[in-house]
Amino acid sequence: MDEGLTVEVAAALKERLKAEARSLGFAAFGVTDASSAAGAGKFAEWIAAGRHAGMEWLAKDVERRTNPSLILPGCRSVILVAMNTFQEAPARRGRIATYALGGDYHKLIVGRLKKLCDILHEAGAVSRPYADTGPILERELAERAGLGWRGRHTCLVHPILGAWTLLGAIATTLPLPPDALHENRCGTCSRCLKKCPTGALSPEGFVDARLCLAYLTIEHKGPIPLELRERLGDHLFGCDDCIGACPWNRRRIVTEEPRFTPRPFPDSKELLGWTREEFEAATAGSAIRRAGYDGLRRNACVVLGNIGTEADLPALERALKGDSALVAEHAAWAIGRIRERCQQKTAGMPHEEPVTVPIDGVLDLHTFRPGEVKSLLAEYVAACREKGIFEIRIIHGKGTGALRETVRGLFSRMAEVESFGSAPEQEGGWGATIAHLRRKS
Ligand code: B12
Ligand code: SF4
Ligand code: SF4
Repeated sequence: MDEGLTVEVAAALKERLKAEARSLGFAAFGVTDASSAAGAGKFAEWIAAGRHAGMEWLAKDVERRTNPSLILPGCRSVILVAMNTFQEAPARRGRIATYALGGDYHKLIVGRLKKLCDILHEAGAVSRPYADTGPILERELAERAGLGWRGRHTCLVHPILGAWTLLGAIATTLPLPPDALHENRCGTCSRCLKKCPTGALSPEGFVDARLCLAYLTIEHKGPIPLELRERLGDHLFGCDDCIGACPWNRRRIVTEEPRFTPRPFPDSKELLGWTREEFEAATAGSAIRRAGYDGLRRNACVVLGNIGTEADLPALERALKGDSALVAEHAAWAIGRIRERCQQKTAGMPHEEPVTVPIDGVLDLHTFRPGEVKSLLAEYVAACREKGIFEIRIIHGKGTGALRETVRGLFSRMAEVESFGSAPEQEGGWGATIAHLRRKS
């Protein structure tokens, strides 16, 4: 940094940067110093409690993430900007978070921040731009830079744009005059906490990512936990429920950034049938690609399971027979849910007492042709359920762990699984997978 920079020159440079930021489409601009995060201890506690779920990359960088001087030696200031992303979402089955309706923001914001870095460079500074692209706590820094305050949903609330913004940051060796903190205007409100469908928000001010639908539909690679599938509702990608509930978001000022204009995106049923190539083409340059091919189709199954009708069954049945065990298991769940709804509609909920199938009710999977196992099993389980059969034994050979997971997935929606285990090997080397089911009340 140029130590000879006077207070006046630094202030003038800041004004120039601010004006340039405005012309680049940033709705808010502020500066904070490079001191360590006040919430560093809380961040470490958050990680230690496992609230980062499967985002191991967050756990790796705790020290660097909470201290800007560790990402840029000699760092003296951090510049923060916010860009409005608000757009009305087109109606479709499968909700997409507002920030992902249009083109991807990472490159867009970093590209524009680089223009600010050029100005800093002219003044002799070394600078690094970030937009969700590096180990930096953007929300705490944005709050410190006076862009707004952190709401109880943990996102930054701008007094006019609410939380419909995306943040960008530049760590720089230049000591720019810092901005004052914005007062926190949440008051006694707790609408965001009440609105969260999974109880992921804590009144103390953090998100438990293990429960957060934004995490589960975007970052998480495995199965959606069964107990959360219904609560996922029609969220296909991300979740705006907490920020959408905030009274500070009521203005809903549409962004002027043309790249955020919503792109056409199909119904969940249609995208379930996409080939990998179709997925790549449709998500090129979109944040939605982050969910991955299987992840997005997994989400589509859950959406259809929650809001779909009989007309969606053929698409789900095709997914059940597809290559991905993850998608097949979620398709089976969805089929079970739709059939359950259809049955309830036509006959009301029957209430038979649970009965146990005799030993000759054992189902030997080896009587099925390989490609048919999953769909036939789904039909078998559905038929058992209709007849009020609540104990099912399935025999399979040794080393068929993946099959066991499929069976577990199929059972999970048919009824509440009381216990699930493998019987010891029987004569001839066979084992049995046994599920004891109880009707959901
Ligand atoms: C990881 C991550 C996620 C995770 C975890 C979210 C979370 N709340 O931490 C998941 C995948 C769930 C997620 C979801 C979303 N995200 Co996100 N995400 C990030 C990322 C990459 C890191 C955030 C982080 O460090 N989290 C770790 C936690 C611990 O950090 P923290 O909450 O800031 O922690 C502080 C306080 O909570 C406090 N604290 C922590 N624990 C405790 C406990 C107590 C008792 C107390 C008092 C305090 C306290 O101390 C900490 C340090 O200051 C940032 C980009 C970035 N690099 O900052 C984007 C970012 C936060 N996400 C963003 C967005 C838009 C979203 C979504 C709205 C997307 C969507 N619509 O689906 C949702 C919102 C969900 C929500 N309510 O947070 C924007 C937010 C913009 C804004 N206006 O604030 C960011 C800044 C990206 C960007 N460049 O714009 N995200
Ligand atoms: S909904 Fe209420 S508590 Fe939550 S961020 Fe907005 S004002 Fe704060
Ligand atoms: S994004 Fe959705 S699931 Fe996550 S905390 Fe907000 S309301 Fe809850």
